[in-house]
Amino acid sequence: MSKQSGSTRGRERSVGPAGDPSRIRNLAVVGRSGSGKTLLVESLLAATGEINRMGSITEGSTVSDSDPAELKQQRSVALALAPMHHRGYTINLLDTPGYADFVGELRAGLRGADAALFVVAAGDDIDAATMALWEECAAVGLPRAVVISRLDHPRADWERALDSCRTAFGDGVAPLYLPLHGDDGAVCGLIGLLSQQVFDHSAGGHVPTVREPEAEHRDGIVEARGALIESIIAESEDETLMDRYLDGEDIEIETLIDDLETAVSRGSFFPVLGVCSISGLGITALLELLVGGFPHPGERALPTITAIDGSPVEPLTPDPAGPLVGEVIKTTIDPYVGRVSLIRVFSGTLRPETALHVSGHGLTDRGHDDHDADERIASVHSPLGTTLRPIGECIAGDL
Ligand SMILES: Nc1nc2c(ncn2[C@@H]2O[C@H](COP(=O)(O)OP(=O)(O)OP(=O)(O)O)[C@@H](O)[C@H]2O)c(=O)[nH]1
Ligand SMILES: [Mg+2]
Repeated sequence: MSKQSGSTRGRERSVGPAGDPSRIRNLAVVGRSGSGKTLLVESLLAATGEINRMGSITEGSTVSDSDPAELKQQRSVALALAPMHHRGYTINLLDTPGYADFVGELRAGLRGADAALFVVAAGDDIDAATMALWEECAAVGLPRAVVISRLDHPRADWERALDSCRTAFGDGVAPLYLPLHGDDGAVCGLIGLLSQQVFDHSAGGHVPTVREPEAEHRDGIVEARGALIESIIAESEDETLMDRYLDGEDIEIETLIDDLETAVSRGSFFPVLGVCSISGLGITALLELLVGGFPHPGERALPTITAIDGSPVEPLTPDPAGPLVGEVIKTTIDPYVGRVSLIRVFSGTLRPETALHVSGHGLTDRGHDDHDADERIASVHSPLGTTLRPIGECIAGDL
């Protein structure tokens, strides 16, 4: 629920998950300015059919960057929510600005998210600004995956980018795919370490041709796959798994994906994936990681709440039938519709024409007086850039 109407982009489609919080993924997209976050979101929106074709940063036609300041500066200045749908899941991406002046927008995005996609451009060094952003995510305990973007860049060097990430972010960093190089040396696909298949994007577009790996790739796969599997099952709840693996048992891919999700959720394992947002390389693989490798809203601790008088109440659960509790992530004033708030619903279901109690305490030092007021919300929307699409409800876990 954010922003106001403008030109309608994308085709009409139903929005919102079918009442099941476990089929929602909320991710902040974080990384330094220019790392390619907004174009990555755009590429994912195009791949999932939310928009008919990708916009561009230079033309100022992306979904996330629509503010006049963003068009002028060709970078994000405000948090933007981009919801998309893939295989029956709702994926809410919160595109955050990378430039340090907009850290308030970044923090708002982290509050709405259950995990983060941390974007590092291949060819860029991990500088102090990038480290500061990584620490922002760590400080709030967000599970993270690292996306190495701009693989088509002439200076893109996968090995160097991976080494820099390991040095900066620690041993928990491990690639899920290796790059596949074409005859000209450019990256033309990915080699899946869990699936042990080649995803060839030479023909263009986000849908790869899938095939068995060639003999020349096998040694590289065996080495990197072994390291990846050991990192994943080190975090497994099944303590027999490591012994079985070391005894030579072939662990099923479904088990590995479940354990991957556990390892990511604990915030100690950071899978790495490479993409090129312009060509769509790696975008399908990233969508699969988003739905299969990240925690759903019910797997994250919900905030402790009290009654208005400060007395304790039952802990929250992300139950759409529970009491309505949410957090206003940010509010903007629109000249046509008035106040538009982006809300993370923790419990219950937000519906149009509902009376709510809005409470805010403890921020007087930052110029926000304590307040308690009953208010009535008018309508509930799902945003897509400047377009607000009316929806009938927003369930626990959704934005
Ligand atoms: N060639 C190429 N260019 C890319 C790719 N991804 C992003 N770019 C370009 O990199 C520049 C920065 O991309 P953005 O998506 O705006 O970067 P951002 O991370 O959102 O930056 P901030 O909004 O400032 O935080 C733009 O000119 C993009 O067109 C890519 O995969 N390949
Ligand atoms: Mg941006």
